Amino acid sequence: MTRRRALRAGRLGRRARSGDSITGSESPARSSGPPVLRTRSGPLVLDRVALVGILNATPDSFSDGGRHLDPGRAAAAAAEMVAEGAAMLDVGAESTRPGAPPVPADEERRRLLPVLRAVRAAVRVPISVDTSKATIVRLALEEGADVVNDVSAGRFDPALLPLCAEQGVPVVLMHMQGTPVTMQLDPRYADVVAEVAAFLAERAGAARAAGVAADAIVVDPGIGFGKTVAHNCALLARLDLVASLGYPVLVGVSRKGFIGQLLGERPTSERLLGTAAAVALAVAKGARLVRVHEVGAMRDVARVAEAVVGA
Ligand code: HH2
Repeated sequence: MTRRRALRAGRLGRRARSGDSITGSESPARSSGPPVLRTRSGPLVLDRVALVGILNATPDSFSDGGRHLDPGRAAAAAAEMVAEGAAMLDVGAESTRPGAPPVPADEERRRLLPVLRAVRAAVRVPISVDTSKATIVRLALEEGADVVNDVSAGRFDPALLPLCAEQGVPVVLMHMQGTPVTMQLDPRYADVVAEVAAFLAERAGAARAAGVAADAIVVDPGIGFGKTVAHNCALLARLDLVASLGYPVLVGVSRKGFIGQLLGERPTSERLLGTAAAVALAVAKGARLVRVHEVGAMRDVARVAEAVVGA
């Protein structure tokens, strides 16, 4: 059986068995062939899993805070990630780690733009900007960003989705329960997988209502954003339900807290193999983009995982 047929059979079988129903938007009509994100830096063809390299222009990100605030260092790291196989880079200037306070737009702009400019000059792959603010999106697009990565899925700033539509840029819609300040206090769900999938369907519908093209939408279950260890594991185990929405799925597990907790409070610097396991399983369940810190290592993981899935 081909990979696509196998995935489809798995999805339909699971939905038929569990009686899950996803409401909020119709699945996008998929022409044959792999999904393609059309960006200003060229098409990102998702016939293979795309490695998305993380570059945080922040002083306080949970694992790489401070490292890429300097534009020269960020550009060098960007070039290295692309050489290692990154198909896209995600540049952000606001930490969304649990408990992180919101960053005012002026400060986000001051951190982001010099780094974005340097990274844009250093690499040709598409760049996503990790922000929830339309004002930052507009400036970032002027500096050469190609894709919007919004951890609030367009809820924190109502101008963001219409701006993505107006500019014709792809957008990543991520699930989060609460805000970064509150999200890890007491996350609760009756059925985390069904609720996250329904949320993403609703937000994809909102993006389409705002004028975003169906093939410009990527969905993301938001690993670690208002979720316990059990919630994160359930989402990875049944990521195929999120994939069944019909949009490419991006997953960000890299070095996250649930990996540290599963391994007995491991520090972020010792979560590489735990990250590898989570990336492999995400790929097996339908992730088409994986957001990672260690691009070279995770490229190997993704290549082997997708070969096994496609066998
Ligand atoms: N995770 C983080 C930030 N942005 N965007 C998407 N789409 N999916 C994710 O899982 C995701 C994200 C958090 O990780 P990181 O950027 O490494 O840390 P921080 O938020 O502390 O800067």
